[in-house]
Amino acid sequence: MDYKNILTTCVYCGTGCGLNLQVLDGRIVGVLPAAEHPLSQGRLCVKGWNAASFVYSPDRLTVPLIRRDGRLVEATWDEALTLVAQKLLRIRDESGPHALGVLTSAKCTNEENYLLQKLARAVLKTNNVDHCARLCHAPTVAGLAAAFGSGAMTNSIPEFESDTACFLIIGSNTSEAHPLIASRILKARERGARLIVIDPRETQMARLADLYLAQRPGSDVAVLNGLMQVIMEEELWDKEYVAGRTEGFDAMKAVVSGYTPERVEQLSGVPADMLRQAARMYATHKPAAIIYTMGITQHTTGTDNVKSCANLAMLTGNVGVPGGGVNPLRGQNNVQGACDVGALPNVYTGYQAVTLPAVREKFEHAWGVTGLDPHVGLTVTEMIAAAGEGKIRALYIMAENPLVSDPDLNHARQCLNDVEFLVVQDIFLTETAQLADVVLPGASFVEKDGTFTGTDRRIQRVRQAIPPLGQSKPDWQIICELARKMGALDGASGGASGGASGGASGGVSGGVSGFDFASPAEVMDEIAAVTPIYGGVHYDRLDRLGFLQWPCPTAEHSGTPYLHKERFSRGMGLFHPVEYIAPAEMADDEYPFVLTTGRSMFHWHTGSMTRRSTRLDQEVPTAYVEMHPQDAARIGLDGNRWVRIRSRRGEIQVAVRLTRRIRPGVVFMPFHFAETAANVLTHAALDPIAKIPEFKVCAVQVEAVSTEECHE
Ligand SMILES: Nc1nc2c(c(=O)[nH]1)N[C@H]1C(S)=C(S)[C@@H](COP(=O)(O)OP(=O)(O)OC[C@H]3O[C@@H](n4cnc5c(=O)[nH]c(N)nc54)[C@H](O)[C@@H]3O)O[C@H]1N2
Ligand SMILES: Nc1nc2c(c(=O)[nH]1)N[C@H]1C(S)=C(S)[C@@H](COP(=O)(O)OP(=O)(O)OC[C@H]3O[C@@H](n4cnc5c(=O)[nH]c(N)nc54)[C@H](O)[C@@H]3O)O[C@H]1N2
Ligand code: SF4
Ligand SMILES: [Mo]
Repeated sequence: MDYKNILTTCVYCGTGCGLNLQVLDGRIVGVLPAAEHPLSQGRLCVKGWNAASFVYSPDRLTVPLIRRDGRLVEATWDEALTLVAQKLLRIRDESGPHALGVLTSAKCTNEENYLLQKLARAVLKTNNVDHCARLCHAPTVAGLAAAFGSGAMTNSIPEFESDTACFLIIGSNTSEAHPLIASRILKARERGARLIVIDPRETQMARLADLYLAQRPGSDVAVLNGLMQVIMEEELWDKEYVAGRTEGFDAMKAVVSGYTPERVEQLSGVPADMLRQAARMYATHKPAAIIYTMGITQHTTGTDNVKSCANLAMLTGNVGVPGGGVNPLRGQNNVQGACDVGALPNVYTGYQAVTLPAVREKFEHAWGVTGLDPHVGLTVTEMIAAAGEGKIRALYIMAENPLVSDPDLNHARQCLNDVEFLVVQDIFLTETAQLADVVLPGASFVEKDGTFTGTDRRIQRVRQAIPPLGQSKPDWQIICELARKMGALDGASGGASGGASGGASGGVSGGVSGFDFASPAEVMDEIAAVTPIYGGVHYDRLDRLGFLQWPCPTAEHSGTPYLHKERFSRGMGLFHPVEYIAPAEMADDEYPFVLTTGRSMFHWHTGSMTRRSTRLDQEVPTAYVEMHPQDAARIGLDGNRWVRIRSRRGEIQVAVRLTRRIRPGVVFMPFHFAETAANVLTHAALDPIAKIPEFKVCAVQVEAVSTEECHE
C-alpha cells in the first residue's frame, strides 16, 4: 500500500485555502484541510472539502476530439494538434492576426496562462488575449489602477482578523462566495469590529451586521457619494491624509457635495438616516476596510463604482495601513494570477503595457521574436461579438465556458455557431466544447504542477498528486506542444521559429520557438525574469516559505502584505469626480422587475465541476428565482411554484423561492444551471472603460405559470 499526502491549493475560489490530497495507490481517496496553512488554518468550506470530487467523474475528457461530418469523434494528439496549428496559421496568414482570438483561464495555473498569452503574442502575433476577469474584476483593474496605480486588493486576508476595526461590505455575498474570508470577518466581530453591509439582498453577512442598507441594484455611486457627503459635512474626513497623500480632492468634492442623504434616498431607496449612521460608523472606526465584489463591478458603471470605493477610502485615510483599504475579493482561484502573467489584451506580464515601444522591445528580445502587436487587443466580450460578425475567424478557448457564463446567451450562441474554427481545451465536454471543431482534454489541478495567485496577491504551489487521466495532458504541455507544432509548420514565414529565447532566463527556454520547458518550475523562472513584481518568485522559495505575496522583486525580498504603505503605486492617490448614472436597462411597464444574478454557496459558475460533485449537487440540484412575497402576490402566484421570466433577449421557466430577504421589485437568480440559464435573460450592455457586461441589472417581466403548463 502506497499512501501519500500532497499539499496543494484549492481550485475553487480566490481565497487560496490549503488542501491535503490523500492519495492511496495512485488514487485520490480524500481531501483534508491543511492544519498549518496561513489562510485556511486547518479549515475548509464545503467546496474545499469536495474539491477533488469531480476528478473521477465518468464525464472527464480523456481523448482529443475532432469534428468530422458534424460529429465530434476521437482523434490522436498528433492529428488534433496538427489540425489546430494548420488552421490557426492559415487564418493568420489569410486574414491577419486580428482574425484570431484566445481565451485563457483563471482556473488554470500562472504558468499555463503565461504560456498561452505567449503563444498568442509571440507566435500568432495578436493581443486578442483575455479571460473571465473581463466578466468579473476588469473594473477593479481599471478603477484602482487609475486611483492608486495598482489594481489589486490592498490588504492581506489575515489582517481582517487582526487589525480591521470596521468592515464595509458592498456588493459581496462573502459567506457564500468567500466563506473562509467571511469567517475571518466574523472572528474580528468577536473583538468588537463593526460591520456595515450594503446589498439589495439581505445576505447572511447582512443579517449579522451592525447596519444593513438595502439599495436598488445599480445605485452604488449614489450611495457611496452620499456616504462621502455626510463624512465631509460632519467633518469626519482625514484632512492630513488628503493633503499629504492625494490629489484631485476639489473636483471630487464639487460633485459629491450634491449627494445629500435625502437625494440619495430618492436615487437608491436607502433611508437618509441609515446612510448617515453608516457614514459615521465607517469614518470613526479605523482602520476600516471596504470589501467589494460583483455587486460593484458587474455594471455599466462598474469602473465608476470602483473609483467611488477608492474615493471613500482615501477620504478617510484608509489606504496604506494594515487592516484598512480597498479589497476587491478576487473570484476564481487564479484570476489574480492570470491577470498578473499577462492574460489581458493591453498588458504583458506584471501590467507592462503592450503599447509602450520599450516594453515591446523587452519582450521581443526575451522571446526571440520580432513584430509583436503594438495595438491593444480585443476583450472577451468584444471577441465573442467579433466572432459573430466574421471579424474573428478562429477562437481558442482554454478552460472557460462562455455558453453559460456570457451575457445574452442566445446572441453568444449564434456568435460561436458562426465562428469558422473553434478550439476548446477543457476537462469536460461543456456546452461550449459541444460546439467546438477540436476539443483538447486538459488535466485537472490534481494532475499537474504549477502555481495559483490568490486574492491577496499570494502565490502558492499547486502540486501533482496523480497522473493525468486517460490521454489528457496538463494544459501547459498542450500549449508547448502546439507552439512547437506551429514553429515547425511556420518555419518559412518567419513566425516565432528560429529565435531561441535564452535571453529570458538563463537558457531555460531555448527551444525551437521558446516553448521547450521541462516543467512548470522552468516556466516560472521565465515569468520571474520578465516580470518585476514576480522577480523573486521561484519554486524553491515557494516550497520553503509556503507562499510569496507580490510585489516580490528580488530573490532576497520577502514579499508585500499590504500595498501603498508610504506612497501610492502612482505616487499620490487620485480622487475621481463620479456622478451617478442609471443602469442601461431600468424596469418599466412592460418589464417591471429588476433581475440581478449571482451565486449559490454550493455551485461554481457554469456548474461543470460542482454539478459533477454529488455532495454539492444534491444541495441545490436545479435553478430557482428568489422573489419577495409581495411581488408573488402582485403577479398572482397563488400557491403556484413556477414562473416564466422574460427579458428583451429571451425567456425561461423556473421555480420560485419566496423570501423576504430581497427588495420588493427585485428578483435574483443564480447562473449555474445551463438548462435554465439566467444568462438567456441578461443584458450585454458594457461598461465603456472596462467592457464588463451589466450582469447585475436587467429589466424582466415575471408571470405565474400554472403547474400543468410548466416543464419540470
Ligand atoms: N460558491 C461560489 N463561490 C464563488 C463563485 C461561485 O461561482 N460559487 N465564484 C467566484 C467568483 S469568480 C467571483 S467573481 C466571486 C463573486 O462573489 P460575489 O460578488 O460575492 O457573488 P455574487 O453572487 O455574484 O454577487 C454578490 C452580491 O452582489 C449583490 N448585488 C446585486 N446587485 C447589486 C448592486 O447593484 N449593488 C450592490 N452593492 N450589490 C449588488 C448580490 O445581492 C450579491 O449578494 O465569487 C467567487 N466565489
Ligand atoms: N449572469 C451572470 N453571469 C456571470 C456572472 C454573474 O455574476 N452573473 N459572473 C461572471 C464571472 S465573475 C465569472 S468569473 C465568469 C466565470 O465564467 P467561466 O470561467 O466561463 O466559468 P467556469 O465554470 O469557472 O469555467 C471554467 C471551465 O474550466 C474547466 N476547467 C477547470 N479546471 C481546468 C483545468 O485545469 N484545465 C482545463 N483545461 N479546464 C479546466 C471547467 O470544466 C469549466 O468548464 O462568469 C461570469 N458570468
Ligand atoms: S473558501 Fe474558497 S479556497 Fe477556501 S476551501 Fe472554500 S472554495 Fe476553496
Ligand atoms: Mo469572477
